[in-house]
Amino acid sequence: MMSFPQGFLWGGATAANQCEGAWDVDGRGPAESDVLTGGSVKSPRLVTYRMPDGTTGAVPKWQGVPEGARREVVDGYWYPNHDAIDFYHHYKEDIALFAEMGFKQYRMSISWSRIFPKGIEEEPNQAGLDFYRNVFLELKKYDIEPLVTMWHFDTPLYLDEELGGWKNRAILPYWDRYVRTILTEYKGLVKNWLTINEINNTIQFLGANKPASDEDFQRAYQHLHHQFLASAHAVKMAHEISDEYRVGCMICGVPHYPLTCDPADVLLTQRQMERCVFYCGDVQAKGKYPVYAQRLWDEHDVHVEMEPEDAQVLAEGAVDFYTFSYYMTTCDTTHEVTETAGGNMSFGAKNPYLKYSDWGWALDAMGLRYYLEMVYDRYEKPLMVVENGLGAFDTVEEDGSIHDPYRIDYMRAHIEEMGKAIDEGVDLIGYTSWGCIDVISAGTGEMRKRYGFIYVDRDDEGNGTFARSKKDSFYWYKKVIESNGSDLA
Ligand code: P53
Repeated sequence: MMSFPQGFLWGGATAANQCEGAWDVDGRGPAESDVLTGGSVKSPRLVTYRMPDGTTGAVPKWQGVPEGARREVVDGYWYPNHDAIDFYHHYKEDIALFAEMGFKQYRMSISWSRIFPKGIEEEPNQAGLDFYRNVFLELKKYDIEPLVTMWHFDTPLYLDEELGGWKNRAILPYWDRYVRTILTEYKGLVKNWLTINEINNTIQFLGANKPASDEDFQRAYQHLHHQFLASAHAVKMAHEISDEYRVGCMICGVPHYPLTCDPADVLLTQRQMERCVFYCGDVQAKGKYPVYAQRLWDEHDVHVEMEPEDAQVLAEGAVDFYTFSYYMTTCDTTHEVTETAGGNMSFGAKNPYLKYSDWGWALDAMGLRYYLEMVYDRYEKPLMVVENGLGAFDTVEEDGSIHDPYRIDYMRAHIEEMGKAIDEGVDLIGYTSWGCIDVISAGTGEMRKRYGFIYVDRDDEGNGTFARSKKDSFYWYKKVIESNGSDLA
């Protein structure tokens, strides 16, 4: 049945802030992810801060710190990203395990504050540059192609505090310097890049935790405009620096379904798709704002500040390929909602036809095919699924083995649907499952929400040896890759 093309890029994905640890080692500066505490599905991650009078506090990530506060690492809180799984000191061992599974591609990110600790320095931090060079050389040993995300939830904290991060257009020259540095430094070692991870989260989750004001929308759309420019700059620089470079966008792919066949629900769903998913992908893949953008702005009296040259910049910065994460789908309705999806970072009405994960995410393999066919038709650019997987509790048996049939079932179903989309003519060129080795959860900051084929001995209290071991899914995925997706048993 299976139809994966020769050279299909099988692999796995991680992000620097969730796996490296070594947060203050070899000159790295703190990033926004370093002031986030651990949480759970019931208690949100907090941002810690210090007030001018020296008092400290913590608020849920989505709430925002009080006026005058500076985000800071504060005594007495647990910061899971500080050590993460210590990939920084284990990368050789981890890459050897990826190679054993047969990975063709490894998606990773560069921590901006390892290269420019505050974000504003004139010269890069050599130790940071060396670390990624060593990682790329290690991958090369095994013929694993890196797929490198330039920004994955980790702006240098200093830039974020001083400038207000992406809200301020003044971030762009610092971004450009960072991007030019890595594109120049790793020429010949990397071919494929992604600009901004899950860029649409800024608008997709707006209002999910607390009602959003027009000012919130204004800030979100302005922030996105700056990220669109940043992404376009990166595409342009990459093409100037090397003929080998290809650059993609990265969208959080959550398809919306109408909860009922009431036409009002269908229209609402279309509009939610535009705001939450298509808005960003359209700008990045087509190089211009879509027609419905004006309506989205008008709904909240938003006026995006743009310079006259921006349209040209976006046009010249359209991406070469489109990538996305895929975990779940959601439902929209104009009717009263009796049951919501509820889990962390999920939203909308509960779908009665689907099962939900322990973290409240809808399990929907068919939705992946739906999404693939929809976006391929929309953009006609090569696609990659660069995150997908099941966050689950794993149990280590007495003999050390870890049986995770739930994870295998999840992945089998999703890979089957990818095969069907390819049969339909979709140009899907790669798949990197999320957290191929257990990492810190972005949403909850937990270690026990595990996605990996490789188990890491570390818990939510900071206990554990960081020892790596293979789950049943490790052997299964190895077979999938060996057979190029034809043996999913
Ligand atoms: P965690 C929300 C919804 C979908 C994907 O998520 C999301 C988020 C943000 O939490 O993030 C992506 O770790 C993200 C990864 C993240 C992964 O999905 O909350 O790109 O950094 O780890 C899984 O289970």
